[in-house]
Amino acid sequence: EKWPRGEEKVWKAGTRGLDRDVDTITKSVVNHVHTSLARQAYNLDDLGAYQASALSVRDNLIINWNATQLHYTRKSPKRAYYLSLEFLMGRTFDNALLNLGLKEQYNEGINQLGFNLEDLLEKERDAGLGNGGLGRLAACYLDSSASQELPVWGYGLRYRYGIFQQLIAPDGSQLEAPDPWLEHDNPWELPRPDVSYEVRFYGHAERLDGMKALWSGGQEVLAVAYDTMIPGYDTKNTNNLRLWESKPKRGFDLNSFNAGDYERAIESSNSAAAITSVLYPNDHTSFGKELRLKQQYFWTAASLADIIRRYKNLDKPLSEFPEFVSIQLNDTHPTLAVPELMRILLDEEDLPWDSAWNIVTNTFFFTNHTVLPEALEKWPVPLMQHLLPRHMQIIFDINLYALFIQAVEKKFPGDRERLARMSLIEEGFPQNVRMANLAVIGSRKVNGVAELHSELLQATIMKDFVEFYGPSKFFNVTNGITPRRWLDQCNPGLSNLIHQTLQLPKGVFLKDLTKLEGLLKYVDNSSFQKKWAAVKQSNKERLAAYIQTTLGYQINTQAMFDVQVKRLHEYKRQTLNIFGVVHRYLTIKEMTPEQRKKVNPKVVLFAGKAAPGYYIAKLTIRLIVNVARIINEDPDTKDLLSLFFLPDYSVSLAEVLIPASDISQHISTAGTEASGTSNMKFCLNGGLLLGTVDGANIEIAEEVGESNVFFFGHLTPAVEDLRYQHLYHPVPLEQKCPPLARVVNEIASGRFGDGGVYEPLLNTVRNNDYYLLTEDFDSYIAALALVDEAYQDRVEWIKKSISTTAKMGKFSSDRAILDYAQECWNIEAVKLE
Ligand code: 4GP
Repeated sequence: EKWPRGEEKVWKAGTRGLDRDVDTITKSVVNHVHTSLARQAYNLDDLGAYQASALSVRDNLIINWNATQLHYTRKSPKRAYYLSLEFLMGRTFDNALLNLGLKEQYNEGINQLGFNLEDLLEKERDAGLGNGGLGRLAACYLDSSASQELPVWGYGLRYRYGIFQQLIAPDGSQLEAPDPWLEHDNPWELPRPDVSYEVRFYGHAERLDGMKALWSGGQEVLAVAYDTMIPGYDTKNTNNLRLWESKPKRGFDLNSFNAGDYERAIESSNSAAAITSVLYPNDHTSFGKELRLKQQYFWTAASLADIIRRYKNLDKPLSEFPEFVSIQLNDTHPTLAVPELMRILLDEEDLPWDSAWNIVTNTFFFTNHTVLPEALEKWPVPLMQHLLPRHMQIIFDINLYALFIQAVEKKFPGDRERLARMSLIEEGFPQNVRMANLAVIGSRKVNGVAELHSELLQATIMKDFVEFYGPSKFFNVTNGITPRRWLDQCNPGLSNLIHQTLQLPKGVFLKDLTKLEGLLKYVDNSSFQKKWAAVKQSNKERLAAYIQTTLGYQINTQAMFDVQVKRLHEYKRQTLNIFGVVHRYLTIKEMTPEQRKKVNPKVVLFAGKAAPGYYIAKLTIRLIVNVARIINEDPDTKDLLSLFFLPDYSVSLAEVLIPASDISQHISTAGTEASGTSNMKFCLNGGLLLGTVDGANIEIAEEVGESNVFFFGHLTPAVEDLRYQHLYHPVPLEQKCPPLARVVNEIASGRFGDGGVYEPLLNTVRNNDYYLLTEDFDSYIAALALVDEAYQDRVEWIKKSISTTAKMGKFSSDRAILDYAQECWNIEAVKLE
């Protein structure tokens, strides 16, 4: 058949270009108000105006998106796919305007229509499809892939409810409420009912000849695609994030319905829809829940089916698959893709085992994001057998016939313990499948997310595999952040100042962040220092206004802003921070009025969510809130020290908080924070860093110079010994660390409300103190004192701030994504002209 159908010139005439001028933009917004929303200029509120403007921006995205996809199809380059169970995207509107280069035009057009762009931006709900670092990293990588014109697609799940909304109860504890982010239509997604796949669960797998099997029966559900356009910055290239929604294969069971059993009839349709109903709100923990395993399989199966369908359009033999497709496994969550691709190649494509295994192990790449043992995914064999009988067979087969066990046995004969450690199956009642081992042996390369983390991985949980495969399979890609969102969007004042000072178009440093080094020339320039300080001040005022509206408190913007925002976790040691605050409070209380005059006024800010089932983390929030209540009302201290817990931390809140910080805290026990990425965001925005020698803090210090960061605490190699000491030679807290003992006792005695409530939290420090607060407390307090001292000399402080921003080029996610493109995926830019 001839394409296009009909008359080509009619098609051409109907094809519109981008809206570039204000006139076309207002017309298109008005048109969306009238037609898409069926509303009028009268009574149009901010929400309506936002929706119409968003739809108009979306039209532009679609034009570029369509052109990009056609271009990729024609060029058939090698592609990479980023499989992530989390994409913490935040808001899209502002980012789309920036990347399309249409911000000024829309600003003006929206003004002409009687609205204010800033107000409309606030109407958008965050897409909170992630927990924390891992999910936000995936979002930054999508932005960078598109900006680098790399043919990369993301694949994830379209959760109906994203990360829960955090409320603070009257007693200070965290409450969770659902996050119905799709309540109003989401203008940024395109439903693709025509792109759908059937995904099977349960049933039975019958072995056939050779290594094949027939998997049948069970339940089938539908995966339906929703596409989100990912515009690159300063390029037409617009990539795709494809999210799957689960649906029943048939509306409902007509037989039961006709037999009058309505509940039964909708039961299976409910269970199908449940798969993508909610994001699991845990980070760094794996609970082994059946629904979570269902999510993982549903998503990997649909994504692989889609990838293979696209590959088949190229008309190439399957043996060349890895030359055209690379798939990145973001943590172990998508590891079922390994046996799933084996299943497709063996059972559906009739390939022999060795060819199939060869394809698989040249296609996948695996990133680990944490060394915490509780995060290592394991699935009970009986559960796997029940839900995915064929995959369980394949996993057993990989263990044996991929000659894994035999090969290990050959290389290390008789080393039974090594075999047991490396096996995909952990013995026990029940046995468990070790997903990390499966990911390592199913992938071509494996990486950690910062230098120290990658070294630790190779020295600990992956040691046996390094010895088996040799070191070349393992490498490091230090994380990065997108400077578009985390500099230009969140801190336009700073971005403009940099633009004026360097006399570079924004496009230059926002695409090559190392250009910031040009700022070093101005470190000593006093008029530049003043402008720099003024930007920080106005960001502090913006945050103060936010706190005034949300918490009803007026804060002193002349004080130092000290920020710790991240998921609540014992290893991140928000407890160390709050104990430090109490220590400061007690110290100020004891001062004479004269002494108090010398104190550096400080506002301490916390934000972050705790997993709903994580008791100690939730207790930490409660303690922070209740300490804040006392401190903020104490007339002796409130001008010198105030403390706030900002509820419901999100990407959008981060965009307000980060530019306002003077100092931020990244104080994990050494060796526990794989990288951290907010540390990069704070430093890029000219906030200084107070931290332990951990994760990417180390590389930040290498770049900006140790004199510009405040380090404290024990180093990683000491941690194991210290823990051993604590376990086998415990010393009472009073002896070990008297200042901390005093803080703990004050809390226990009820100074900040019922002390009994906090006993379980306080006991974590009194007893075995796994995260070593007692070991680091003294040096932490000393580091805080150094921070105060440094802040007294404001000019020196500003110089540190400028020097820090100037040296953050390495931490652009553009650099990180190019590392992946070169080291792993072997893909190149495919520019859309
Ligand atoms: C996080 C790590 O804890 C953090 O250090 C890192 O920066 C981030 O991944 C991105 O690599 N891990 C998780 C998780 O969020 O759930 O394991």
